[in-house]
Amino acid sequence: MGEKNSFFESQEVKEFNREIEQYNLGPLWNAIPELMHKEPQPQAVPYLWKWETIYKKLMEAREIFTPDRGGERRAIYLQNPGLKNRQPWGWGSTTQTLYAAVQLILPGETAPSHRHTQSALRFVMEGEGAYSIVDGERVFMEEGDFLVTPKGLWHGHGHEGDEPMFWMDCLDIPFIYSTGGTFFEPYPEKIQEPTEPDNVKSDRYGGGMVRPVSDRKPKVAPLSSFKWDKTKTTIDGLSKYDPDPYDGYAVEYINPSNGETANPNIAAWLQKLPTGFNGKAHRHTNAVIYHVHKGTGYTVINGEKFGWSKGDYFVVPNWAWHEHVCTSSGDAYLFSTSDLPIMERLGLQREEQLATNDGKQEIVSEFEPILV
Ligand code: GTQ
Repeated sequence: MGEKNSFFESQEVKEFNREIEQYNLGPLWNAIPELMHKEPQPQAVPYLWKWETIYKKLMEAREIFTPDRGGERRAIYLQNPGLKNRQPWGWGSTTQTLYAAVQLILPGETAPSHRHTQSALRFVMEGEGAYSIVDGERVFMEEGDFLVTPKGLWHGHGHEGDEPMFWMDCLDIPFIYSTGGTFFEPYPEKIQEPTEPDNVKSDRYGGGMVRPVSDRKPKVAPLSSFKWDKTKTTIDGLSKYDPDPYDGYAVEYINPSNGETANPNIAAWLQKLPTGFNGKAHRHTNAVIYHVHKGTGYTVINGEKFGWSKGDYFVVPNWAWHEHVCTSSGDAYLFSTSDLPIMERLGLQREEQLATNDGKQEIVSEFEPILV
């Protein structure tokens, strides 16, 4: 890493830097200290959104946005304040590689089919009776289910239930944007008609432990929906043993045909922090977006305490120290998404455990969320 010193302030250097700019040339000596840090300095900041704020705004959006007004979906995304002014039109993605949103669909609505080069995943917060139609298969959603929508496949949504339905979306929009690989295409008709039986992939794969013998070669997403009760059974099995000191009882959703992450670019985990869990701090190069599925607790991120309860969302940026604590009388469940597979594929994944103070950070401040 370069250091800034008086060299950078000298008249000669400043003039030269300005002079070459007109030829669209830049001096490396200024760029190295700005861009090549000793360790990650993410522009995304630790942040937390309260569910009541997101919920109120989505309910206000019920009439502002309807699917027949264009705009594809009624989703409100989580803008990281550290990224707002650094991206095109200040859009502010959630982390530097990932976008997360909460989508609301009302009974009887349909969100039109489209396809794109971004991959998507969903975690169902509340409601039932809505479906995603992905590549001709209607996948019905229930609370706690996890769904994948691989890149390039037609997908739309519909709702045959009676209550508003909320789910979390996570896509690699900022990552794909930064590579210049964005393609987006609307379906020629409003929504794709089913070409497969409903929930066929769940029927064929069950919990994902065995595969039909006709599927001996890996597929992109042989299972499109991971049901809550199956995930919970595995977590319950794990819970007979000691928890991981950092992550509690954590499982990763996988593609059952190749053992890789269920979505090739986005890792998705479900973790249980048992009552009284008091985790140790670590940090890693992947950035994480957490959603609180159940329970109450707090996470210390770089010395700042973020209190959370059911429905909230929070971000642990790249290389930020963090530890989780469960304070509710019942277990806490956190769903999370991260760019771990991207980091691993690029050979950038590193992890470090806090060695001092028995792995606990000193709490120096407490985050105050914005409420409406
Ligand atoms: O439901 O297909 O939050 O395409 C962002 C982009 C949801 C979706 C989002 C999308 C979708």
